[in-house]
Amino acid sequence: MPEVVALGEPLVQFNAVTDGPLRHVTYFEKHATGTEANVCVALVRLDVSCGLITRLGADEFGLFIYNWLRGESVDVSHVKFDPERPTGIYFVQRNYPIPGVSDVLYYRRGSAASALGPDDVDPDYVSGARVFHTTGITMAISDTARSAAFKYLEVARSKGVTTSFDVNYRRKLWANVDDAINVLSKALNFADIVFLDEDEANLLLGISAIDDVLRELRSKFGINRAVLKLGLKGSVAYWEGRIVKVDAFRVPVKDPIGAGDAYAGVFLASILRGHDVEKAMRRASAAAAMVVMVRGDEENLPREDDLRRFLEGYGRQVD
Ligand code: KDG
Repeated sequence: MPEVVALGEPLVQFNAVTDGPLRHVTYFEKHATGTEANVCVALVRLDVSCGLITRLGADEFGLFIYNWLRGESVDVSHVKFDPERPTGIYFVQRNYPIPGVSDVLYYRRGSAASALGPDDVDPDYVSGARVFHTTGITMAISDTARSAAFKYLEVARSKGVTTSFDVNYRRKLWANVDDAINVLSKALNFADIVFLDEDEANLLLGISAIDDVLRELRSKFGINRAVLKLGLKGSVAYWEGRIVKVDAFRVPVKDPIGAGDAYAGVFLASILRGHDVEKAMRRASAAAAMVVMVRGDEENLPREDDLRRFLEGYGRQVD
């Protein structure tokens, strides 16, 4: 049984090679992505076994994703192919309309993974894991996927499996903001470990001052292990009574998408391998920095040796 089990939708990303509106873009790079899939790959690259529960279209893109996950040694025993529905895809439009910002355009409504449902829940698969991980994206893609996510969170909790939840609010996936607030807040009640950023803290708690966020998570949701990601300002964790702050690594950014998944995956792997929270945050920040230096979400997810070389060499000029 894998040490970590994740639930969510892998996606094929088409990343524009040139800047500007997609109507004028001719070339796209194809990348394998999807938040929970990225987290799985981050874990297995650090030798923590991980299985993904999902559905893929029985199509070329489904096979592309399946081969990627298998090739990385993610456990695919709970990946189902759906002949009726396509694999979800999205496009990345670069530096338009806002300079420096990548705009994400989804083509995933009615995708194979959106048909995930409570019947996909296999309590034995999750009860053998140490951690169950999912995100607010799975809560947003369909009512059935949301039911599956809640059912898994409940099963995990009842079996003593640690639950990990990345808020991952994606405005475009929700019918309205109130739905998002209701559902994501409900999910926090089932989470042992939470990842969120300042905007998400503001959305769910109406506050962004670091101490207030961590205190509210604790008092309102009973969360004892939370990581607040602050972008270039670093990250802060409230971890079993300790507050820990770690700086971000400043690197040249090619593509910011995927940084949060790198952080969550490497953080979880590091905690599972016995690193203390500060070291886990430093390793997670390094992985997030590495990922944004290249296009795509997963290409620069580090192996142990890559992390060591990055951390030793960071800030040192190499001739
Ligand atoms: O975190 C990166 C993901 O957002 C990206 O790969 C696409 O999973 C994705 C999503 O649903 O937005």
